[in-house]
Parts: sequence; C-alpha cells; structure tokens
Amino acid sequence: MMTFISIGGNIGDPIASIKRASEVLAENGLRKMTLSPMYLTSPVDCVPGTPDFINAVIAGEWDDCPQELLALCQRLEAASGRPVDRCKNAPRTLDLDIILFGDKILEIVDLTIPHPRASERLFVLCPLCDIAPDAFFPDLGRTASELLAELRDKDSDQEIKIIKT
Ligand code: PH2
Ligand code: MG
Ligand code: MG
Repeated sequence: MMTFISIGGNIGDPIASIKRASEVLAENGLRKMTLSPMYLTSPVDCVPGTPDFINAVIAGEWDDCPQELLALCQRLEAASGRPVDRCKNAPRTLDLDIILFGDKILEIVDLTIPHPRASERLFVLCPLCDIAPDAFFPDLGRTASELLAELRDKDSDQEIKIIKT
C-alpha cells in the first residue's frame, strides 16, 4: 500500500535524524522510499518558546499492516533519543506520524488514518505536495494540492520555509 509519513523534530540534529530515519525505513520494508525536501517551520499548537521544527514527508510502499508500520515508526522515535513519557507537543528529537495509508480509513488505539490534523498543517501539506500533489484524502474527498490551496487561503500564521540540504 502507498503510504505517506510526516516526519519532524526540533531538538538535536533533526536534519540528520530525518535522513537517517528515512534510510532505516527503507531498510526495514518501506519500498521505493522517497524523502521530500525539508522545511524549517514555526511551531503549531505548542507552548511559547518552543524551538522551530524541521519537517519533511516520506513516501513509500508498505506491504504489511499499518500497525506494523506504526511500531517501526515508534522504534525510530525511541532510537533517536525521544523519551516515551512526555507532555503533548513537547520538543522532540523525532516524530513520525502516518498521514495516509492507501485509501484506508482507520481509527484504532493510538492510530487514526488519515491523520486528523494533516489538512490544517502547512508543515505536512507543503512537503507532501512536493512529492505527491495528487495524494488523496479519502475522509475529506480532496487531494493534497486542493487541501494546500484551501489552507493557504485561510491561514497565514504558519511560517514555513524550504531549506537546502
Ligand atoms: N508537530 C506537532 C505539533 N506542532 N509544529 C511544527 N511546525 N512541526 C511539527 O512537526 C509539529 C508542530 C505534534 O507532533
Ligand atoms: Mg506529530
Ligand atoms: Mg506523533
């Protein structure tokens, strides 16, 4: 199944952590892995003083179930030095969120697909549109590029800037 994973971090060396995580995903079953360009992004829904994030999106083909992909993502977060017990949206070395998993709509413990907040976040939609503007959100009936156009019209607060890596 074609899947898209939002990846980001705002402590340590997020650029290196994101590159490394994408390689480990590819080595562990994410076929035809693609890493989007990276963006420097202002924190969304975080306490004042939270450092800026580096964000990107990873695409690939995953043959196993979404729960196995989630488990791998959680292992990568832990391996990056991220503590398991943390406040919501606290600074983190690495965060991986499954955004889309084929055309699946899924709501189980710890996992809602499509990601419920993806359509409100430029730091998800911009890198997603760089690599897959036609990626389809089955819950919203819209493509990534349609959602990005709508979000750009209504939200000018989020700052996001592409970075050269
Ligand atoms: N992740 C969050 C909350 N806020 N803001 C930015 N810019 N980037 C993120 O990855 C991010 C966020 C929750 O995981
Ligand atoms: Mg997240
Ligand atoms: Mg997360």
